[in-house]
Amino acid sequence: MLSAVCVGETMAMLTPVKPVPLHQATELHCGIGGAESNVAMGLAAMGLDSHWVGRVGRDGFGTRILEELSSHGVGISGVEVDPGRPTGLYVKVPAQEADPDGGSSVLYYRQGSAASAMNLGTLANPAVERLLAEASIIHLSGITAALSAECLELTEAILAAPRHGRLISFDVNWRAALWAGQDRSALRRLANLADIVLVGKDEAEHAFGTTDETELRLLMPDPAVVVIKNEAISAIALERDGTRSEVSALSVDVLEPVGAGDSFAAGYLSGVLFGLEQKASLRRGHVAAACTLTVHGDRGPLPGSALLSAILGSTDAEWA
Ligand code: KDG
Repeated sequence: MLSAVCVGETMAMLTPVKPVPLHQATELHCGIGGAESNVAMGLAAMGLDSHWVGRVGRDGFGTRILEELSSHGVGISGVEVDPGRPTGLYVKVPAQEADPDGGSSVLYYRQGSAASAMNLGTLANPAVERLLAEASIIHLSGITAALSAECLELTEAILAAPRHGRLISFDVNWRAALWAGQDRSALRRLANLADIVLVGKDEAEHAFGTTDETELRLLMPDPAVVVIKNEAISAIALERDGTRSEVSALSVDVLEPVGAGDSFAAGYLSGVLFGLEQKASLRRGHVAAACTLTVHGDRGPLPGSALLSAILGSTDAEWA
């Protein structure tokens, strides 16, 4: 069975129950949020044996994360529980009705979190070692690299390890608040160690200083494929041999964009793992992203692989 291991931080996520500014909120909804575990849940929905590797605190938020990931079919045997540090927390305040263009705002409380203390020792954990050795794909993101010097070292070590047939994907996932004051050139180095890089056009400007696809491919010559997501317009896969595949995005009424990139990653990567061509994999990415764009929350109910294939199989030829 194809298997995926997604490594990163998952946090407790608090969001006002009523669409009011945070200082007026009297009730907060508690959920979980984490780019890599979103991908893990997406890949589980697509039928993969999917696992999350991370670290949580020995607290109620940590337990909540483990329970929720398990309930979505994600393996947690490689998760460490840190008795001395808390689970990270993030607060998401959805866009206010009075300010429809404002977008949702996010506050992080993750400095010194359990996950930020992950380090090379994580790789010596026998459960993690086994999961990584058996994975068909390992998924990482630039978020983890920005959490701490130890997390950067861990990310780099996983990316630099011999492949033995595995694929490693790296989603740049630019987070300005995490990179402030840090050397962002690490992102280019990490990206060049990956087999598949996913990056939003908007993120590329911040992370690599350009949105031009030729320049981006010159900056990232090593990955087999670089996928550039151009928001509501299209996604473009640039392969190392020069092949360029572009697929238009679906036109949907966006309720909230947070997490759509993770759903895209799950859809696209599942296509790659199932041996589909780039265009078919990009289509799967768009459909999965649309499922999250049209709900409040970091992930929509994703269609299973069989449903995706049934929907997309018939339109392969027509969908440019
Ligand atoms: O992609 C969605 C993530 O942004 C969210 O779940 C929280 O991981 C998160 C982060 O670091 O922003």
